Amino acid sequence: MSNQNELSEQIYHSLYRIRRVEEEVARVYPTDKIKSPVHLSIGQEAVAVGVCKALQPEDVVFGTYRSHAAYLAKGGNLNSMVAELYGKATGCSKGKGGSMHLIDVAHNIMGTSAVVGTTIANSIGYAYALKCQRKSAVVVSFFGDGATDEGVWHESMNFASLKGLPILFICENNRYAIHTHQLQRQPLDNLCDRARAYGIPSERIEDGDVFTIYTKTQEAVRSLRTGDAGPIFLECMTYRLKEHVGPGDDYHMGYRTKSDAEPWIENDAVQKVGALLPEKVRQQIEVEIEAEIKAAFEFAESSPFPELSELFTDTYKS
Ligand SMILES: Cc1ncc(C[n+]2csc(CCOP(=O)(O)OP(=O)(O)O)c2C)c(N)n1
Ligand SMILES: [Mg+2]
Repeated sequence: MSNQNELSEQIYHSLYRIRRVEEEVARVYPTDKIKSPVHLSIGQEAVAVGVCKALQPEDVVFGTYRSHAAYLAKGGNLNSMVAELYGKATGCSKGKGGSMHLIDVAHNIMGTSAVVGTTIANSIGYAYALKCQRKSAVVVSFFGDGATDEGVWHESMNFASLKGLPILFICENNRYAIHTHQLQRQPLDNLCDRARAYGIPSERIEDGDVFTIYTKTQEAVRSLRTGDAGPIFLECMTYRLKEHVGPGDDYHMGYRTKSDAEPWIENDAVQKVGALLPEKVRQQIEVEIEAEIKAAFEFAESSPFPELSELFTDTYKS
């Protein structure tokens, strides 16, 4: 098999798996078995998949509350993720964190957070430690366009650039912070210039193409590993097809229209990459994934809730 065919299969596997997990989350959600708010990435999968495909297992990722895709694309355990959404003791945060607090240290997924921008500072600290230890691993910090309005983003960009940290900033620019368009929040439509103001090489990927995102990440990571470059900023344009939080559509709310979404629906990565594969290969991948997802939801359903005695463990007080 050619390398390109193999790559397409692997990328389709990851894209289809994430899409179907989230569709299943959306299907189950109204039953109230899922105990946490869910910020779905349906429509945005190509970013996490393209980026994580270019990483090595020792590379480290930090995400946001919308990080099912990054968690799964980086190799996070599916059973533990679904159990976490169900609030079960077998979840990756022992059922206490929910969808917004995913972690899988064994796969170097160092955490996601409900508070916008917080993991950016965490990722800077991790990258600083890697640099001090002269490790070849790199850190990827995922965040949305809204996070670039936070003070912590600016401080983090400044510090990372000053120290030449081995970190790749991935901005998933879906244009909205909840219901507010980027241009209602920012005078300029250019996040790359914001990063350049801190001396960080920056590039925007306009069309959301998963292979372009993969290739650009590969190039970035290659130069970050040498220890001479860093940090690097990639702005990946994308589109959230579901409501900000929850399983539904929200075109009726008036802050955006279905026609805004149409170019992205036509350009859907899951469909596009699926169409590159021979029918039989595609079906085989899909059958395998459907079985895996069914088993993960069964695992979550049959897992116990945390014991009452767990209520005050893993909590912090000053
Ligand atoms: C510090 C902080 N301020 C505000 C909020 C409320 N909030 C939750 S999501 C969000 C929008 C963030 O948008 P963006 O970073 O673009 O991410 P997206 O939801 O589009 O993936 C806001 C303002 C929060 N969680 N944390
Ligand atoms: Mg956004």
